Amino acid sequence: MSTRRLFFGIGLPPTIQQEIIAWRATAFDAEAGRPVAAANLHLTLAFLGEISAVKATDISRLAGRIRQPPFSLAIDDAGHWPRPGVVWLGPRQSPRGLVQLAELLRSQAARSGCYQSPLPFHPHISLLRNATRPVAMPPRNFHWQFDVTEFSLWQSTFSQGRTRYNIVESWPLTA
Ligand code: 3AM
Repeated sequence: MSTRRLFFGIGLPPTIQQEIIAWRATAFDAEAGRPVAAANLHLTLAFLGEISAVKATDISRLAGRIRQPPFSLAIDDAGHWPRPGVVWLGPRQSPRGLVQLAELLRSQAARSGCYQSPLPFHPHISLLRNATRPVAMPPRNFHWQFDVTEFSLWQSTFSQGRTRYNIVESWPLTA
């Protein structure tokens, strides 16, 4: 049976995506880590793993029933997790709407049989990978802000040595 590697996430508005990659190029040394491709920048809400088409359909149906208003997301924090080797951007304070959405998707995923990590949800946009050595972190003097008006199901594929994330389906957040 064929499976796909899927997760729920939030993409970035194109202008902010471009601003972040321009800032990243100046903010970190080349050896700090491997930059995540611009098109792959996202904030993960719930990781589903390798799942069958039947399970994906089931989970998509549940996601389509979510009724939540849009919320504003500020990107004003950064950090380094040496063990997974990730340098990330995220909000200093998580908006309630973001936490609610992630918790709902995670509980739906768990009920559909997708293992969910017991670690608390820490919203982040992975910027650099393979960053396992100490990283000189830039000052947190940035502030990007945007309205999150939809969330998406993403597929992760690996070919020719590259990981690509593609949006499979999106659902609007409506007041
Ligand atoms: O880029 P981030 O870190 O937000 O870390 C993986 C990535 O998110 C995460 O899912 C996103 C797409 O691959 N991920 C991968 N394996 C995972 C796992 N076993 C995982 N998250 C939780 N558990």
